[in-house]
Amino acid sequence: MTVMSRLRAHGRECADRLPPSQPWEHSTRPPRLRKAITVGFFAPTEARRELLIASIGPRARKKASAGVSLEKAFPSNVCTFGSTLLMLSPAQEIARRRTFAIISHPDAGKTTLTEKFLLYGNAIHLAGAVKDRKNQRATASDWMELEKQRGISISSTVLQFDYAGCAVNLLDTPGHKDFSEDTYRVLTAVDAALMVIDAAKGVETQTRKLFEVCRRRGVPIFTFMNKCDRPTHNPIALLDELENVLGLQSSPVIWPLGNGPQFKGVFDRRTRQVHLFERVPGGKFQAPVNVTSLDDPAVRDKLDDDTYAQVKEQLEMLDGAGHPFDLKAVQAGQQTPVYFGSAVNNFGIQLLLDGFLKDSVPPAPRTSVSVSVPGMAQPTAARVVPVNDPKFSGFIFKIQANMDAKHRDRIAFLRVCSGKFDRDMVVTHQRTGKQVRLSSSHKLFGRERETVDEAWPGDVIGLVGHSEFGIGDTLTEDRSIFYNEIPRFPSEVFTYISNPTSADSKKYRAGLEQLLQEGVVQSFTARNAPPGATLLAAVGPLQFEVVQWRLQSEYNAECRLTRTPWTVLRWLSLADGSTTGLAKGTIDYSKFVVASGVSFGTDKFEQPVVLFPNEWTMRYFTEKNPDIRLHELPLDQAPRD
Ligand SMILES: Nc1nc2c(ncn2[C@@H]2O[C@H](COP(=O)(O)OP(=O)(O)OP(=O)(O)O)[C@@H](O)[C@H]2O)c(=O)[nH]1
Ligand SMILES: [Mg+2]
Repeated sequence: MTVMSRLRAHGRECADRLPPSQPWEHSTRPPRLRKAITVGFFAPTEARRELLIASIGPRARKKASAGVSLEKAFPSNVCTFGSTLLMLSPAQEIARRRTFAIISHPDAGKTTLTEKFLLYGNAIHLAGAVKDRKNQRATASDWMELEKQRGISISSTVLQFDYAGCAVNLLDTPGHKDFSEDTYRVLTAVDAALMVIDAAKGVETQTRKLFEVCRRRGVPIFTFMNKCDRPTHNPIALLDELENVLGLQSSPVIWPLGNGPQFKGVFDRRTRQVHLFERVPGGKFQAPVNVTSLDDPAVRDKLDDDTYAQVKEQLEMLDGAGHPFDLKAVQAGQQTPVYFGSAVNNFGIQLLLDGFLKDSVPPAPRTSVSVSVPGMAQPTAARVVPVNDPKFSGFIFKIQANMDAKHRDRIAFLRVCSGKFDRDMVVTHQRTGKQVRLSSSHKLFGRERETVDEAWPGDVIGLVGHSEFGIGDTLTEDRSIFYNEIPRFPSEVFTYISNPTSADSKKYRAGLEQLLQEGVVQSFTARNAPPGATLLAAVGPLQFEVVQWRLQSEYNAECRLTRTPWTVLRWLSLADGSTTGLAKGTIDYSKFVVASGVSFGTDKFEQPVVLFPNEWTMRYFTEKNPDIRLHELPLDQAPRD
């Protein structure tokens, strides 16, 4: 096969991912490329969806051989497929984006799978492991020191790479319930989810909760049954569990050949081929694969008689009684394609990555809500904002500081929802109504980042240098757009935090302020708090440990945590919903009938709150003070100046 025919074949494969008819929007080549290369592009008509030209000139070839990534050397609407360059229209750029989160109960193997996706997506050459073992590199997504020490994910991570014509935005999320706020926020920024299940454990609690959020959002969910190298549940029983516990119709795409030490490969039900694997030490490299048919004597040799007979029987059952694969239902979130494998051993990863990118969805539109924003006479519009809306818009779903020890700055993670992002563009920060220039924008890969000049809907970009940005904020060129995507959760654990040494009080205050902005925890002012103590609230106690650890390691500041007696916090209002009298203290709190241990305070916007030791004292308060209403979340969700 000649180079040209290989390129053409590859181009056609990529073209299959793109929408059938897209007008050619770049009629001239960018001047930087004019002499250097001949640019490949897709024919504008539906009838001729083929790659027209595919060759590169001397300059680009020189760069490529010097090891310079062509994507780095040229604008992002020129993307590379091997050594082929393609110039894409905006619609094609959007269509090739895949933005998804990996979700599950703790320890199912999300970070391990993420690392293997990077390996198979050619984004890294050697895979790391989640535990900080001697002589073993760490994973790209668990980059925080505390994550490496504990072998768990604490914070979500964004990893962007180009693979097989797709621009992938992959978000690894923490599974632990205490960090679930971060995971829920990430789910607002993605268009699909990959649910990882430990095949020895089945559907666990946290997976169930995360699945519910995905179902409510209607995003497609793909399922990976991991750890097949260990003794697992019967795969048919695992499918039953998806249907019975989650109420989710499943259609297995990849089926395991045995489990535990007997796990020798998988059967691809689409091609009816067997993929036999070889183990690779430590799973650092891609596992060699031997593709054949189920009747091949090599397969019979590898499997013992029982396993072989079982697999045959299971496959017959699936063919007869299983749900046929229905792409429409998958993309509507009504059916989940199921894959089996072992992330740690690199078994079934390529099949999963390719299948997922092929069947998953391009960026979905987000909905703008109607609220009053500063500087505008009219409220914003309640409408669906199409991804191809010409005006740029996006929202911030995460903030993280000190990702890079050298810079010690803070990154706001923005999901682009419509239009095109251009570095240096001026947009409105809707919460304040101020104009901001976005000049420091980054593409993210774990803790690493590089400047990005352009981004399209579906992309996650990191914005540096704007202390005014908060989680949930909308940035837009169109002032009628306001996104209200970020969910809020009632806090369940409380602690006082204070600084025991006055010497580092400045660092302590700066660090705490930063962590509060990240939304790791929330702060309140409690009446009768010990001097110098701030009340912190969180979804789970591990978040307090993270605060303590990060204050120490990132700000070199000591802190002391002191237990509080409360388990429930509620915002207060009068029956008509007003809070002014309560906030300004014109209403006499001593008139309230309260059980012992109940205390009052305010949130950071000076809205009144009440703290209860338990549910019983809260019920007592409700009965005895019928004029007062209690709210799980703050009443004022509208933008504030
Ligand atoms: N036997 C086996 N172990 C695996 C496999 N995949 C992951 N593990 C192990 O399972 C443990 C948890 O893996 P992680 O990738 O950290 O799991 P996670 O889902 O990211 O965990 P959290 O982020 O803390 O929720 C690690 O010790 C992995 O080495 C697998 O396919 N087989
Ligand atoms: Mg993890």
